[in-house]
Amino acid sequence: MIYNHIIKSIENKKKLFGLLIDPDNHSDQSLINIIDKANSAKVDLILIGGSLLNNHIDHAADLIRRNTKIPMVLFPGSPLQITSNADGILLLSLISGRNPDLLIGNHVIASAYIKRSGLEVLPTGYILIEGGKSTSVEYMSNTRPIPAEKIDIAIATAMAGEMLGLKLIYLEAGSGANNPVTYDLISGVKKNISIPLIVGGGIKTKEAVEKTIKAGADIIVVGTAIEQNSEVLQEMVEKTHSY
Ligand code: 1GP
Repeated sequence: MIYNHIIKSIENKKKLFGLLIDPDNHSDQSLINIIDKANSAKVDLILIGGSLLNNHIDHAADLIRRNTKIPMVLFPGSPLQITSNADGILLLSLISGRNPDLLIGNHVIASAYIKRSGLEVLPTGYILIEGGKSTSVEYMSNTRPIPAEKIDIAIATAMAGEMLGLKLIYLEAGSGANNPVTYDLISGVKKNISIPLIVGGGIKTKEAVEKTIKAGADIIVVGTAIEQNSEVLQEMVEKTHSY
């Protein structure tokens, strides 16, 4: 089970690296190439998701499944991005926003489908933090991110998510963000919650991975930097595992 694996890793002080794959940015061959690299780099989790749905997510997940044993978690931009070909799903509640569809509406629509799919459900408090530019997730979710310097609001939001029973908190600067979530914000949130903390958005270098891990992230998620240059994957995963 994926959640148990995350909890055990935290107990053993092992940090995890999640590779985000947006099927819309890949052909079959480039998907196979990146999965080969993920296998040799020893990526811990593969997240699949994106804002749109130009390619078929069932097919992408099936192709990934046939080429790796790395656990595959859906990171859906919408209820249309759900497939039983993955292992689990981050069931995201966008708790930094006030869009009822992303707090409960979409979950109601998808609940029976998710149950039938057999996917492991990972209820996740998804918190958007302002990352220096307008991102797809901000536009598509029709919500405003928490300003990066409003650390107290981010902490209160994460605490509220934990109190509501969510099992993970995901601090998100947005894919391709100029600025990743700051050290102070991550460490402030980490000190005030006891559930696992995922951090992603705008992490472009192994130095940024190091800062994010040192600040208290349990799981790092990187997508854009690896799409732009897959050679950095190995060093980013090594940096993650060196803590
Ligand atoms: C986005 O947190 C992820 O949802 C990853 O962001 O694409 O900027 O690495 P990047």
